[in-house]
Amino acid sequence: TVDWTHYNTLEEINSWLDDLVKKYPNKVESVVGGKTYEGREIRGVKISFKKGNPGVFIEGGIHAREWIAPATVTYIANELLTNTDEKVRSFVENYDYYIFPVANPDGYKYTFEKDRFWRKTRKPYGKCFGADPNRNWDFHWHEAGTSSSACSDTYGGEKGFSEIETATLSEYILSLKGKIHTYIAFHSFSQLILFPYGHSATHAPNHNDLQAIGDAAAKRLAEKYGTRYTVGNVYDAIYPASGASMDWAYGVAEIPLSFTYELRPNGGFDGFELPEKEIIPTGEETFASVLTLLEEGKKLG
Ligand code: 0X9
Ligand code: ZN
Repeated sequence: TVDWTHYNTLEEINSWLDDLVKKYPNKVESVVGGKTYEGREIRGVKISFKKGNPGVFIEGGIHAREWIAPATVTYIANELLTNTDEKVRSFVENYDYYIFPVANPDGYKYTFEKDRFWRKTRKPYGKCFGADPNRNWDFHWHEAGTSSSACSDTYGGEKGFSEIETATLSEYILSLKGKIHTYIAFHSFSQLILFPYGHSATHAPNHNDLQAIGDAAAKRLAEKYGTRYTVGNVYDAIYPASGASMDWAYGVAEIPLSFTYELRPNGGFDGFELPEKEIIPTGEETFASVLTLLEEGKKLG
């Protein structure tokens, strides 16, 4: 099972997903988003409270070492099912959620067993391993902020969707076409809410709406514990980077509201090792922020 006083292993997260299905058989369905190089499933849950709701896609852990991402995604899934606040309930039950806490299971497992700071997939490329699964999506693939060296942490792969993880997960997302209006990818770290594009400085068609939604979500987040986030399009807010899931979701899957959270901390050399005592506060502030993001998205989207 899972708790939020420590970081959970892949096996713990997967068995917790099974527990959810058993505990909430009418609301939670086990879904498989894709496959990995080492033969694992990219496991998720669909949480649905009634028929005909618009869909929200939530992805965490595409970068293996960013442990706060799967922890926050499981926290959010748990809140969606167990939060008893009446206002929260009457809001959250109007969406379907497709939730994938660990989008890079091979890499995540590797960070627990071999190398805490592994980022990529685990497919061998000569003497090096793995492509960056957030540079491998086939939308403006390999145009910016990505490496053609297999030993680099930002190796984009041999071509768009050369990685079975991104190829299969993208197929799954396309199978939901028309059902999803909000896509949220969780990463760490830097305390940012990002939106498309990463490949170019050109503003997305609904840039102003995305900025306004992100600003509202960041404001709400800060209200909890004073944690300050910066909001912007990837290219301007951080660095050029193409081939990310969020940009593909926006540009190819035509999901109009597409965001990436870079969670706590704000900086530091050991930013991937967020102390365990910060998991719950991060979950609380991020859950509140996501609700605001959805609420604003409904007004503007
Ligand atoms: O570089 C990345 O993939 C993300 N930062 S991280 O430190 N977690 O690696 C930024 C992702 C946002 N980029 C795009 N959507 N292009
Ligand atoms: Zn990341």
